[in-house]
Amino acid sequence: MSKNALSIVIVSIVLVLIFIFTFDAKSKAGDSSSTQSVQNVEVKNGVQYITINAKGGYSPRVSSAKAGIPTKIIIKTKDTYDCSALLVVRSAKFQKILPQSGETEIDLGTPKAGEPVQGVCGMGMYSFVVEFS
Ligand SMILES: [Cu+2]
Repeated sequence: MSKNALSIVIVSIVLVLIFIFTFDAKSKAGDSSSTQSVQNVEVKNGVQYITINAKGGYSPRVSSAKAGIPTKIIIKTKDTYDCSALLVVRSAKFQKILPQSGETEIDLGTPKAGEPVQGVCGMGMYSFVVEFS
């Protein structure tokens, strides 16, 4: 009787361990895919640059960056003829028609944690957001 109960306990512990390991592996796989979306952020000479492509919308649509560092957004256009070339970033007081092809810098100053910066196209149908933490 008690031997039986003991084996049930052991089996259930093993099952829980297998479950935890599987779950852990899955969450690690999720982490690596989320770092891929962070690859558009790099720090050069103490300035953080976030690169966003504008053409038929903005990509990536969500970027994650660090707060507390001087930060600039680089908007890249390449044969951009749609309305994503008319960009408004309110918090940076930025409103411009981007060149059809080129790079445009937007100075965000030093962003604070928990204050995301949003960019919107001229007609408000395309947008991107940069989250700071
Ligand atoms: Cu638009």
